Amino acid sequence: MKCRKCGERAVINMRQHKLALCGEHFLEWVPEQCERFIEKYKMFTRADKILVAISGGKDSLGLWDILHRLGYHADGLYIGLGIDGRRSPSGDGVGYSDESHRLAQKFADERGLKLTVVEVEQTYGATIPELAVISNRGREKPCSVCGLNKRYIMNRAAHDGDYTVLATGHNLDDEAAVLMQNTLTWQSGYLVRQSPVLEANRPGLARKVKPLCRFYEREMAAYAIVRGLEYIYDECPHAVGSTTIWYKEILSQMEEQRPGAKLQFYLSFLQAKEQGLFALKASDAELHACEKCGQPTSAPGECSFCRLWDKIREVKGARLPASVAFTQPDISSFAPVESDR
Ligand code: Q46
Ligand code: ZN
Ligand code: ZN
Repeated sequence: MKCRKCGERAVINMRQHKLALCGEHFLEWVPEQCERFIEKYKMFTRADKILVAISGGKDSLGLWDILHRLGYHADGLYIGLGIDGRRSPSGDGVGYSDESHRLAQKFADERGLKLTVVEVEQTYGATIPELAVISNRGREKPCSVCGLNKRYIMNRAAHDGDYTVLATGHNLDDEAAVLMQNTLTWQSGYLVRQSPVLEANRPGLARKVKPLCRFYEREMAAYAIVRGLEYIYDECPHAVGSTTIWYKEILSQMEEQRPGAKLQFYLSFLQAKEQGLFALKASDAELHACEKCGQPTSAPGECSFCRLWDKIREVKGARLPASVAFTQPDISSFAPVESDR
């Protein structure tokens, strides 16, 4: 297979685009495409201050690398979840959090980029797996409390650090899998919110964007490898056996038979939405400020993050701090969110 642009040996063949490229031209093509998506979906401009959620994996580091190459002002946020390695009685495990933190920090240091780190255990008093056990919300699978904490911390860090936009590394495979899951059960509330851009239409909520939403996972893996990015190869150990992975496998089988199936599924959905297939219910737009932390929440009173941690404090007592301190001083403010923001 030869590169369509120069005739050299291709490193990737993207059947859905009928396009094979050599390493050099692939490394040019990816940021060009990304820039196109950023503009098409009006994600941000060079005047924006972007916070990129970094997991240490190929997608988030790839995204940070692309934005940096394109000249955007993009800082990173790493959330230390305290997953695996040190608590295993046999001492085995991949040390997922420690290793992903190390790689995220290395990436930032080598490029002189700013990485803000929020360690959940140090900041709030328990790791994500401990939190799942104590709260009784997913003893084996801490994903639901993990997701709740990540969303909260990302939003808070974006707000407190005065970022205008929060970018995540979700790729097409992620988006198509979630879409399939929500379509099969017609989760209209989730479907209406699935988008390359989630506007900050509520006070205190950060604007969220997914610049990689049209890149296949294999394209991002190829980008990381050809570009020589060092990323954590292992998935989070709790991702094993998840329904999302199951849907990804089904979609990949479809893709195998019909190149472009995943992309078409996702793009047709976006088009249908643009044509008004799903409408936002009035109740979805209603929002209150959490009476404890000030973050936006759908019901009056305390937000689900504060309620969860209140429960943990009852169990673990004085060990837990009453307030948080981020490791970067510039986002250490814990003032309630202004309701008119
Ligand atoms: S990090 Fe957290 Fe994921 Fe691990 S515990 Fe589950 S949600 S699988 S993206
Ligand atoms: Zn070429
Ligand atoms: Zn709260």
